[in-house]
Amino acid sequence: MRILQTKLVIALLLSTIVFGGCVRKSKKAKDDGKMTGQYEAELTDAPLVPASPGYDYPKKVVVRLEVLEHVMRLADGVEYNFWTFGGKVPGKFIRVREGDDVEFYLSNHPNNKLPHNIDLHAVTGPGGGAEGSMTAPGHTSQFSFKALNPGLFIYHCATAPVGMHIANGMYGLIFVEPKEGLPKVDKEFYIMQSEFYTKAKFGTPGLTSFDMGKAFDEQPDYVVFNGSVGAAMGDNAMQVKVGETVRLYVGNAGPGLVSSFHVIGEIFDKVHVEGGKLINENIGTTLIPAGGTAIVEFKCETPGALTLVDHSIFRAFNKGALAQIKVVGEGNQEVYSGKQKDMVYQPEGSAIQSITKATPAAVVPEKSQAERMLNGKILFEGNCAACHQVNGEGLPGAFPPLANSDYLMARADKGVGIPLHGLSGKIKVNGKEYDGVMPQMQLTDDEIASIMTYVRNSWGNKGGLVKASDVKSERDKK
Ligand code: HEC
Ligand SMILES: [Cu+2]
Repeated sequence: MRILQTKLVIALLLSTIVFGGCVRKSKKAKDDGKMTGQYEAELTDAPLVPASPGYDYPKKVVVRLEVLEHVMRLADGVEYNFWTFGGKVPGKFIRVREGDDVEFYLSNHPNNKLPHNIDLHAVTGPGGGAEGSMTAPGHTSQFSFKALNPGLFIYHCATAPVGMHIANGMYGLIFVEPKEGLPKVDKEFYIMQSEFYTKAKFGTPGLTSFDMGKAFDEQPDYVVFNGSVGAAMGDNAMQVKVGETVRLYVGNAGPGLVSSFHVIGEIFDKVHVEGGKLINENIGTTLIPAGGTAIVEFKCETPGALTLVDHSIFRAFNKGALAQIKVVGEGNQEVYSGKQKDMVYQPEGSAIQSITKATPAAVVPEKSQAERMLNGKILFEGNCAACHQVNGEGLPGAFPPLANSDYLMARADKGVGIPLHGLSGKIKVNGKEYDGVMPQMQLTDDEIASIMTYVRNSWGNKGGLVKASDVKSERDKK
């Protein structure tokens, strides 16, 4: 009896080795890294996810993404000028396969005011593609990359000031599907959390805009899923049937906050931790870093509304971080008895408080011209060169030159008021007209003094030393 069993086991083992080996070999022969064709990636708006590429061979995939700056709804009665990848917030979901060659086209619509680029965390290379994709309005940039690592990654604009471009809506997800694919589920959805820092308080009707001061303090007025308050609530809620399995591709764009992602009334059967290979099981709340992701999976056993929240709970009930999945079908008394109230946690008081801090003027000793030139170069390259270019030549039709700028040299304030307050409306530089918008920059007096000293004494300019006290007196005028 025992001998027979052993023989059987050996026979089975042998056949698996032979058979399994054979299968593996043929798979390997298919996926030898050779490209076998080209196709245009299907891109979707949240909460939709493109279908799996589902092919055995790596391919060349063309991705075309268009940047659009336009006003949309942030909450009921509240509008905001969003900067977007593809027209909506979050940006289009991109899905490719491990090993694919991605040919990426980034277009910046001619009506846009600013240059933009893209940093895809799925890219191995300088700036995640940001260096190869800096694009002025009315231009298209093209670059290519190989999707080396499988996983769920965020992408975002990385044009200075980076935080402002992200805060205005420039982010989305790219999923590099593992070669072997993922187990089949019934429904897949795309969810992305992010914050909005607005001049007007939460819910104040009208058009509002970005507030750099609140962004600095990481005190957002809005924390939302999929770009606006209620984007996936009520009639727009995601829908599934009882018994279906669900996979959520979740991103957290930040720019400032870490998300404690939870679905009220569900347990994640699986969490692909941080969007990578490691799978954790039976999780209530999973942490998603700013600029990070998670893939969560669960089965919907009971009917009703599942509520997605950032479990930093004031964000959910007071700043907008709520979304819903409606599960329809027959109840299962054993799993859940039927009380339909899902108010798990009711925070006391709902007043949103704003703390106005007076920023004390930092006392920094005045620097020499040589020192300012050194600091100024670094600060210029980090804050200004995205638009005015490293060589100060600007970009024709979009960003005026700082090199030999008659406009700059003629200004009584030595130009310090420009980064201090921002600049818009028609101006003439060296005989050419510009009508763009330069955002107000969040810089200290000392930093502006160094930048303007550098600008006024580079590329043929001769403008002498700018002191922090020059900037302070301009700042105090307002
Ligand atoms: C997001 C793009 C952008 C950034 C970043 C930016 N600027 Fe500008 N800048 C502009 C635009 C656009 C104008 C023209 C505004 C107009 O048409 O009214 C401008 C105008 C100017 C001018 C006056 C015109 C000229 O050519 O002399 C100066 C000086 C200037 N910027 C300096 C700076 C400095 C210094 C920084 C960094 C602290 C900076 N800019 C950052 C876009 C930018
Ligand atoms: Cu941008």
